[in-house]
Amino acid sequence: MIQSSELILNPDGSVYHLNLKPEHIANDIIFVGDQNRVEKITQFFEKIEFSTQKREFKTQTGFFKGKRMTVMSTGIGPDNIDIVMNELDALVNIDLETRKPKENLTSLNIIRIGTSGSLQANIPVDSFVLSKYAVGLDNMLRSYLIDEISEKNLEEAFISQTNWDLRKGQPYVISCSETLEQKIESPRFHKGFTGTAGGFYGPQGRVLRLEIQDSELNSKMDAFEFEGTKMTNLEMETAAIYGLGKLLGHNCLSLNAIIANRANGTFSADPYKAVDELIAYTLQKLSE
Ligand code: R1P
Repeated sequence: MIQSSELILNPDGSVYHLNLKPEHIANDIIFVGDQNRVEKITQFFEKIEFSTQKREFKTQTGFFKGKRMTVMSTGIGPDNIDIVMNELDALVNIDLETRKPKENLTSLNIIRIGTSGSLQANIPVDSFVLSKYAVGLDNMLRSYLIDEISEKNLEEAFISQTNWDLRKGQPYVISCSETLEQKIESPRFHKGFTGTAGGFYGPQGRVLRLEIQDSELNSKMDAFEFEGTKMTNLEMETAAIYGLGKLLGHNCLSLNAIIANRANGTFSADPYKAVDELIAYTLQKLSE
């Protein structure tokens, strides 16, 4: 039995941070970072049956073209992903009454629709990246046993080519769900190797007033190449979603609208337009 201090439930029986009960979520779930993006998606639903919000975690469940879906904001960063993935998994794979893991496990389909900065000049603003792989630079996933799920060859190549300082922790590489990739893929997507950072400024090589540990890191990531795979973009959630998804048995895919290009210093003139297009495309594909 899992103790109350480990799996915390609210007085109404919902999970602690997400404020959700098992009946509130669909099998197909869309993650967004920004809580204001949830309704940008659910505005297209014919019916919304449930809404809640606690802190940055806003959830709505409803129907798009007859398909039941949940849209949820995760906020920013891998630490939030640890909360969201574990609590979502508890909703489907732990009996909240007996506090015991279920024998028959459920796999959720989870698709992130995010925004991100491109590292390559040939992946311009307003294009889309589907993350085939993600490298976690954040360390969160290292609290779990990940040897069975991580892509050792890419990991070692990344560490050696970027001359990564292991005092910052050891990067880990995880792949997407091939099933979801096949369902969603389109020629519009650049297939990518996404970096997931544990911060927005220093951890992504941005310098305002503080000197950073490795000022060459972004150019080394730009130049990274392993068996034809180059790094495409940097954001803050994908590797954590892929890692916890694989460990818990859920299918995960991350799609990002490129709103900044770090290689040539440009920012989208209309970042919302690219995100809206990605939302429309993903909703349609998920409903098919
Ligand atoms: C940083 O501004 C945030 O934007 C990106 C990053 O991953 C981080 O969460 O994604 P979202 O727009 O999905 O939040």
